[in-house]
Amino acid sequence: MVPKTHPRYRSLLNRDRIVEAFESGVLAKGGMIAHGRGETFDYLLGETTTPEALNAIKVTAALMVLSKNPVISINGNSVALAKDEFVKLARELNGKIEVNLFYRTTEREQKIKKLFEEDVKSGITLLGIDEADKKIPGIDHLRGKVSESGIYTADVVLVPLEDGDRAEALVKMGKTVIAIDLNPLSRTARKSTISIVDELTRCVPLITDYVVEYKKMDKLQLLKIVENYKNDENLKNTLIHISKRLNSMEI
Ligand code: PTJ
Repeated sequence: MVPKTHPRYRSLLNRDRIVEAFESGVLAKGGMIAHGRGETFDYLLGETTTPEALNAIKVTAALMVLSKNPVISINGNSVALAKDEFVKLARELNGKIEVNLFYRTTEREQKIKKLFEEDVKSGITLLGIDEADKKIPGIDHLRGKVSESGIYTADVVLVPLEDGDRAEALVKMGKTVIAIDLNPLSRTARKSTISIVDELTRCVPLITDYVVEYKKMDKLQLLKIVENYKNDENLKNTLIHISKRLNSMEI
């Protein structure tokens, strides 16, 4: 147990969650490596939500409120770190969460399903497991399996820790793809419609707060928030943010 007074409490807590999820079979082996890579980029960002990330978060919230069928895609890492935060966000929308694993095994799917048992009883629709009989065109069989009422027909898909291939294939299907990825250079970040370069336990509660606020706004106001956003520009500004920060650092 990490003491709350430890200067790196938050980061160590996340590590504990990742290790625990690995030991219980929810997290893929590769999920540990992915987490380490994320930590490195978070150091470079200053472990904070940058103005560029906040910009993407606001656009995300507006798009999710405007959406007819928004779906939150989750995998091992997102369940390990922020399951309850994703459930809160889904409750403010249409309640749809879809399990979509890169390293898909029935065993991992069933373990994740069990973790959501209580949430499903209280109104969350957990998709992507038993009824995933549709396929993302161009993605090999198991990684491309999706639910008809979920990702397959979604207009907006939120994908934390996605791989670039699948993000690109979803964009090709005409969907608005929102990635959460600490690496601004990843294919996922570059291929998605909106990329939130932020740590997911930091940014998901912020998305939910803005969704709550934006649900009170009318469509025209929401369209104004979305209209001038350019993902490539926002990613370039993120890189500028990192380089300025590194250049001004004193060791
Ligand atoms: O659970 P599965 O089977 O779907 O597998 C999931 C992993 C993560 C193993 C799989 O999607 C994968 O291999 O991902 P990548 O290609 O390693 O990409 C993960 C990306 O997420 C990297 O660019 C990391 O910087 C980023 N990342 C890691 N932890 C976080 C993160 N981004 C936001 N918040 C984090 N906590």
